[in-house]
Amino acid sequence: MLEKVVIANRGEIALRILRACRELGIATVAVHSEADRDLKHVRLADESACIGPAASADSYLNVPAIISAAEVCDAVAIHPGYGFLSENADFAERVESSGFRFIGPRPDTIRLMGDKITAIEAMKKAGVPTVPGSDGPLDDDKERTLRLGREIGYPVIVKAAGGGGGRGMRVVHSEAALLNAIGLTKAEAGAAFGNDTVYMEKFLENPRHVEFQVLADEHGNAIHLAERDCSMQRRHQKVVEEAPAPGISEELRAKMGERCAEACRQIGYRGAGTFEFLYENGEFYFIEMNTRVQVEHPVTEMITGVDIVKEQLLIAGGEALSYTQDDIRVRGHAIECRINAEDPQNFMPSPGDISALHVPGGPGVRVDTHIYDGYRVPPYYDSMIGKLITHGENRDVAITRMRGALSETVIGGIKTNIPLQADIMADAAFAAGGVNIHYLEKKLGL
Ligand code: MV4
Repeated sequence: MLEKVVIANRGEIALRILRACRELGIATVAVHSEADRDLKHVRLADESACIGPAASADSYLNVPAIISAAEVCDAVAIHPGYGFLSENADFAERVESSGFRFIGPRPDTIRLMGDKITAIEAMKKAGVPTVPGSDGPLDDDKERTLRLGREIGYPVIVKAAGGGGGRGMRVVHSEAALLNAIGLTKAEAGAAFGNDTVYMEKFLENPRHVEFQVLADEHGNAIHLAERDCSMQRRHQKVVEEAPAPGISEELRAKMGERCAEACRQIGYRGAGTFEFLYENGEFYFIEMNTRVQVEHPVTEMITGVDIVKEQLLIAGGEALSYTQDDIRVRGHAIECRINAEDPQNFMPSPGDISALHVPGGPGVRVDTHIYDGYRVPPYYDSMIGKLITHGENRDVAITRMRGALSETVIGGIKTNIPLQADIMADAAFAAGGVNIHYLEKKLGL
């Protein structure tokens, strides 16, 4: 078992990691910026260390400072949470070459998945269904590129190998526009990611975003924890997530989940991971893999009873998974509403002092947040201040509980997106289930 872990993150996920460590008897080191001395997990951690000024680039992305803190505190491992350095292969490599365990996949796996072309290639080889496309980089052979476009069929989407999460992509509706679009995407990708490699896929017009959670240990065991639907999004920011995905049969779940687990075994995956798919007309198409714990992991925890962060820590300590696939059952339905400190009308960030706080409760209600009465939300970081998660025996119960939880919640002093979440929970198409990735932006008139 790991003796002491550095929590290299902030906010609700840092607190989530601290709680998992506490349950396992692991000592914690909270590393934080100068603006984050008052974070709840900093007060609860066994030790803490300031790693730099408020700006993320000087603190939460400051690799030498984080590794120094691990050395000074005699920690054995570093949990990166999500965002920041969590999917940075160079960081993972420096952590491990400094003698610490990176709580996540091996650096080479992170690098493989960070390049979307090699990720797709690996998954295709492992039997995971992918989007019809160029199966590799586009080269300077214009005739070959135009032929590929014709074979795939328009519309197509040109994506940067170094992109992901909605960055570096362009939809192309006709052959006449293809070569110019590739040139523009390459130029942007070169500037943004230092890698101008691009590839091409069939553009799916109205898909849902459905992702499978996996866990894999260093002993060759891999399981899946069913899927989440994250289609309710605005500008590539997820707003509501749920598990399981509406309308996916147990048979399809078992088949797709096993393909993901088998892919993990084939590539020697370690830790928690997420296979992102587009889902359209009953078919799954792999697009990317995330090699970190995700914001929306609680909905999976609620329907399976598995503590994903605890499993991450156990796996990093060299233990075998606590579960076999046969132990995993989907029980009921869970929904997560992300709570952001932002104006619900124009989505502008709304940092400041929390002057009042009333958290919801009752059966099937979970609140993952670091905020407290008197906490000041700093302006330097992501605006997400917590997550409301509800669980019920079925989707209707989970939605009803979410409506109640949202109506009970009072966060004074700052603006939040709670009115938007209440609107979504009252939406007839959401209640019916299975809206696609464009639904929320259309609803908001974007
Ligand atoms: C696509 C697509 C349609 N067809 N690929 C956006 C983020 C990145 N993870 C992949 N993305 C997309 N890839 C093909 N072949 C549509 C999107 C997309 C999207 C995907 C998931 C969630 C929200 C989205 C919003 C806009 C576009």
